[in-house]
Amino acid sequence: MPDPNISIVLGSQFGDEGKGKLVDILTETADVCCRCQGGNNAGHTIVANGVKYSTRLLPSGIVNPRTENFIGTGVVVHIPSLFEELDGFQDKAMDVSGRIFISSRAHIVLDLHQLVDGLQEQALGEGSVGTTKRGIGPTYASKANRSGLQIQELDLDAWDFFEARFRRLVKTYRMTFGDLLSQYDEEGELAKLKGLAPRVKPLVVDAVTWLDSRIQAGKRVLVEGAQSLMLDLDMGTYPYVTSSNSGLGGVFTGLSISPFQVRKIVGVTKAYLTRVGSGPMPTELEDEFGEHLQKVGQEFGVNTGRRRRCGWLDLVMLKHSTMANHYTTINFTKLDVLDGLSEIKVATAYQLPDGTELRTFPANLKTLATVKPVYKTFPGWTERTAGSTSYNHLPQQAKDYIAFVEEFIGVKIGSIGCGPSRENMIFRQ
Ligand code: 2SA
Ligand code: GDP
Ligand code: MG
Repeated sequence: MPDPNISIVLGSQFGDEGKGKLVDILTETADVCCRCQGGNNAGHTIVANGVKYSTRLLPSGIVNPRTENFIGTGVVVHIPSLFEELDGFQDKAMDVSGRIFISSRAHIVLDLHQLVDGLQEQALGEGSVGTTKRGIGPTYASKANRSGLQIQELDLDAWDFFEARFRRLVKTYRMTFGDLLSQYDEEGELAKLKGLAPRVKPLVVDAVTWLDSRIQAGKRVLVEGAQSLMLDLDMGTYPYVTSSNSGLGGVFTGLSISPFQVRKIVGVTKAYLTRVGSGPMPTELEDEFGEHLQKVGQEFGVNTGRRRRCGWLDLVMLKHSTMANHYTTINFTKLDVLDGLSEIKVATAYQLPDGTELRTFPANLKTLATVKPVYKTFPGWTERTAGSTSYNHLPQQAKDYIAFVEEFIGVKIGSIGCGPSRENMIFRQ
């Protein structure tokens, strides 16, 4: 067997660092692009040949006509949204036929799960997570409590079996939510799934043998993380997280690969910080700097259109992320968004109310909510880095900023994003 060649791209912050753009570039040298967790809560933007594409559930490799795309076992799939997304690509004259495969063991997101997601958020009131309301949390909960539905069960040849399991799941929710589910159209959802089942079946494969055959054949595999480490169910800012392992662990539970087959783990880090949804964010800015990052960075959610919260780069958090995900290299993105700022800050520690300094990222969110970031301030630059393709041509102030981040986290920044397009990426030797 040829030496396995698997690369992993993981978000290092709260998502939306620009993973989609990097994955699109890396698929030039990959044969298979895989998603391992999450669902259509992801929102990845790719700008290729002047055309803007957005992926939600589909792996970003869909934009590259020669790449096979794999939706792994750890992913949750809302079937109508899957076809809506696929049809959207067909409409843009992109041939997706024969290039998308789904693990038979991936779980189905029902409209019911989406409805419940909304109800749970409503019940939490001020303490709501700020979910995308795509039904992600309830679907993973159904999976964990063993009442969920796997994709392979959606089979007209064994429809009675599917229907019975579907109705049992609905019944458990009705017992919990009672009248709140009176608007849910059980028959309508079942009929919709029955109608889509023949379209789903040809896409479904046994993940273990499918991936193994690709690896045995020497295919280069790229894994695309969604949602990022700080939203990881275990490593992130619980409970303000998503419901899957969006860190390194999720790659191995969501896909049947071995850690020994992995050649590199690329952490994608935005040159500042954004967060969409609730939860503490010590470096959040509510001044003109925050306004600049939000406007120039065009920080709006891809799915929900929500305004993303913006702040300075937080190295306490990034160090936590680096230790949890073991990046072998960093892709530093959106450097161009900092162009024109008079000064740039990075948090290097947190100060507790009693004055003591904290250098590690706390699990306790009450603690996190009370800390004040300790900043190191860098001078800004007036030159444009937007559109740069050469590291040597970056302003010295930008190089100093990059060098400080590398030194702090102990990982080399191997590539730097200076614009949304494929071409706007500096690769360092
Ligand atoms: P969920 O829906 O249960 O996964 O929400 C739980 C938390 O996870 C956050 N989350 C995200 N954060 C950033 N980007 C995401 N994808 C979209 C995008 C988001 C959008 O690329 O812009 O369009 O709003 C994403 N998906 C989940 C979410 O905000 C909650 O804090
Ligand atoms: P993902 O979820 O990590 O794939 O990121 P999103 O696509 O949700 O958000 C990143 C946004 O930044 C998208 O609109 C990208 O087109 C854009 N983007 C990516 N890299 C860069 C960059 O280096 N500079 C600028 N200005 N925009 C970028
Ligand atoms: Mg995104």
